[in-house]
Amino acid sequence: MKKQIPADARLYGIVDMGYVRPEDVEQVTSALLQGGIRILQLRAKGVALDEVEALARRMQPLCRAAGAFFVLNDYPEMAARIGADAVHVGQDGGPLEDVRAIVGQDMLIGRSTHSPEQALAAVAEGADYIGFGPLFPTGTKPGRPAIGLQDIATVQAQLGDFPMYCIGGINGSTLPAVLAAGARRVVIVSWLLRQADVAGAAQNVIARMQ
Ligand code: TZP
Repeated sequence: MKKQIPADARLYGIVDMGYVRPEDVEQVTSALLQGGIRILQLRAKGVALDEVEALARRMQPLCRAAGAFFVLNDYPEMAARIGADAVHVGQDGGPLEDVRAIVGQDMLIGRSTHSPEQALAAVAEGADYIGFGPLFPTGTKPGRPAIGLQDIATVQAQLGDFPMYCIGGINGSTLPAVLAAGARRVVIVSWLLRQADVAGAAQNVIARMQ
């Protein structure tokens, strides 16, 4: 049966191989989990597929042991092969019914969205959660225009309790404005990964979101 993303999984972490050395994957994964993150993605743009799978197979048991969802970015076939909890696809990831046909009924599907229209379309298409952003310009997704904070509250109101993760340029300083704009859940990538105390920083963000 398909699992639900818990209401208290407010902070979504990403082990992004643009910021993490391959040899540090276990350490960074463990720190994020220790900080209380319960939904964690592997994002490995430009990495050879066999290496992505090897990284995923190293992260996944740590997530499982912590009771956290393991999400694979981009590769539905691989997600199905390794039994990930979720696969995340971009706007260029094709129709979600095609993704669903690959991953089966039980896996969660996340979709990146960059406008209110895309957000509503992704939900109508069968996404189990969405990313919404980038709110601010971010080096993690260079060239992608920022969409600002003004639509968060309206879209979240339209979606009710549906899990909508605001993303892009969120850090300790921008978080208050993001929450004040109506965000209930956030993804933080580079800022968390750059902290000296990754677990402590994650814990602090989660506490600020209660
Ligand atoms: N999708 C929209 S913005 C983004 C992705 C993957 C990157 C967010 O990264 P950061 O470092 O938290 O700005």
